[in-house]
Amino acid sequence: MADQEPVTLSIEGGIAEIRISNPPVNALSAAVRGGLVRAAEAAAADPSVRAVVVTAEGRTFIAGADITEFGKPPIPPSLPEAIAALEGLAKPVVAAINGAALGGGLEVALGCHARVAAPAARLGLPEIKLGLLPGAGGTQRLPRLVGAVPALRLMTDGNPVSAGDAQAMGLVDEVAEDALAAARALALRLADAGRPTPSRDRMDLGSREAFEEAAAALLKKGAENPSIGACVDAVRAAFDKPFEEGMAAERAHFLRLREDPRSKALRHVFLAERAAARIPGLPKGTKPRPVERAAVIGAGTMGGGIAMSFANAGIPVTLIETSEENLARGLERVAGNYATSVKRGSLSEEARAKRMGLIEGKVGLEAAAGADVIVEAVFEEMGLKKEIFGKLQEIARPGAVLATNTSYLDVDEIAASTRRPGDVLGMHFFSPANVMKLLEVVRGRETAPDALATAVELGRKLAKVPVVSGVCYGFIGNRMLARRTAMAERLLQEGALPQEVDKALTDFGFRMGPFAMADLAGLDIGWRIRKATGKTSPVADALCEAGRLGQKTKRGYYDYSGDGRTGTPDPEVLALIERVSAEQGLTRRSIPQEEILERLLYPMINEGARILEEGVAARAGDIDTVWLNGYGWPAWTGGPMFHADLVGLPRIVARLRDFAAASGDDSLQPAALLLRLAESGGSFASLDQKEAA
Ligand code: T1G
Repeated sequence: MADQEPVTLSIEGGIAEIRISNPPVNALSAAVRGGLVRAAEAAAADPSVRAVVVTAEGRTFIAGADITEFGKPPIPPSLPEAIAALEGLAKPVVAAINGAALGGGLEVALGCHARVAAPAARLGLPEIKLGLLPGAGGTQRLPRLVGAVPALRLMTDGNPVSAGDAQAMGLVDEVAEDALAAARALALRLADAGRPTPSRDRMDLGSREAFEEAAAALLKKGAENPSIGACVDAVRAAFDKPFEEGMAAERAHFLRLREDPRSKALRHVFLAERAAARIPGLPKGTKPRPVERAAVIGAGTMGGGIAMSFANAGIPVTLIETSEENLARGLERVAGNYATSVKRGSLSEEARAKRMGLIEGKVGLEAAAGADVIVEAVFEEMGLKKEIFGKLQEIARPGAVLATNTSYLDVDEIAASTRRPGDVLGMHFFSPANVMKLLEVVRGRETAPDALATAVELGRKLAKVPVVSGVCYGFIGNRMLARRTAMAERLLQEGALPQEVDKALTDFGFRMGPFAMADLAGLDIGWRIRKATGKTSPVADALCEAGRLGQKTKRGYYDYSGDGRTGTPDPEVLALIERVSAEQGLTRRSIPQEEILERLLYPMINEGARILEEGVAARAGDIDTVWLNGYGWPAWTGGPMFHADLVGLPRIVARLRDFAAASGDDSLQPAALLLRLAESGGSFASLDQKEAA
């Protein structure tokens, strides 16, 4: 398909049909843009053509500009030029919107003289989610068509609207089951009625006052987002400047934002999340196994959340416990979660009932017999997991995938406790499992390729972002988190305060810092793992021994005696930390915020380099995807490995050497891969490009 012409022209009944076919989503690549211009010229030149219809193959009309082309030298014609070729035709051009019309795709439709949408079509300007703004006339044509305020709202929230809503706002002229037939009929009617007014010549912008009011509110709310200001300025030009000058203003904003590191990060995130689902080294032709029914073992917080994920995706799931009492408690928790969503208005009563109807509670592992995938979500104890898998291997039907939700434990050891290791893998959900997007799919040494493909595809069906991880302690995310946790503890002992460490990360863009997060989750979770693995974390251990387990005890790193949720610095904690510093023989010093941030992030990046070296992660982009979707890394900085490239690997190597020398901790020395890239002028992005090639 790649070498086929992505734009074809067929002429019949006086209508030139321009059809785009550029799988998978009809992105506006250079070949498509060139094809559109040539088709428009041919339609103009053919006297038998009275009108033109533009449509596309597949379930998408056009998904927008080709994101993979950004950052490469531009290839003419530009998208504005291709759109102008359509709009400039003397014959009416009607868009038959057969599916999603997004970004540049909607801008192509706006360049047409009229628009007919299929009922399921979604129309939107998501450029803001990539740190951009509509860059092919959307900020000039849309306000003229639907009014400046609706246009500004559409481009600044970035979410698509339905075909019905698009018609109500005047964005489409008709909604029809057979959008192509309706578009053809409309095109001929327009030809009979003489040339229609293109969007660019319409002027129902609506009230300037209402626009300025909406703009002020948006600028206040999105002060830190440069795309908001750019959208406001470009739409304002529609009021104050002729069309061509408005187009120039839009183009200037677009070219500036395209070079902004924030936009580069957001575009990286978009592509990295999708690349992560492509499993490297999978034998050609590997097909996922069908999954019609699921089972979850353990109805605790995690098990209940995982069961909800299946139900939310419309997959019937059996939630299994060891007793009626535990089962009832688990189902009650699930019902409560759904009831909260209904109360909040984020879930309809009908959807709630449907989802609850898909969850069947049972006692006893035998109830898993009919499932195509079984997710074990019991207590993090290897003996218990082995016992369960030992039984499941007999109960589960042949071909069922046996997944463990373990966060840390050795999946190979679990697999080896069965006679069907090929069916065993990890599906590590993140709490709350029905909300968090990340799913680490842990590939065991013996995991069969089709079992792995099943778990990844299932992850996407569950609306998760799946990332394949090899087996190691903590897989990708938790292994890197352990580095940050250890350094955060060390910083307290050396002189930093909890609020200073947390502020370094919240100023960087995280919603919460490590200590506020620990207080929220409960300090006893880490304490239990440390005791089980013979590790210590002096300040954290001392807090636990003092009964300060976090919000649930009203005291942790912070004092919550106020509203129970807002933590305030506690002199008792400072005294406890100072005591630990003295016990460790450390002289406390004030530590600059920049040093705190570097010491929290660079050891994680270093661990990420080791994870790549060991092949636990296939791509640096996969590691970014883990941190963006499982740990709240701020998307506009792209993830730890993308951030590392921006900082510059030589800087990170130098600082790691400083940290290792200052602490005597050799595990802070730069990883071999990091050293090699830094010394060769390479980057993690270049590594991924080689992997993708
Ligand atoms: N460019 C290039 N590739 C794209 C793409 C795009 N715009 N959209 C999707 N893909 C690839 C994606 O990487 C994946 O590749 C495959 O298509 C399926 O995507 C000038 C500047 C359309 C709703 O932001 O929202 O126009 O992994 O897994 O879940 O003003 O894709 O298979 O190799 O997401 O069915 C604005 C982005 C661009 C829309 C389909 N447009 N795309 O969802 O499939 S900027 C967007 C989506 C722009 C103009 C500006 C979704 C989708 P692979 P997928 P899906």
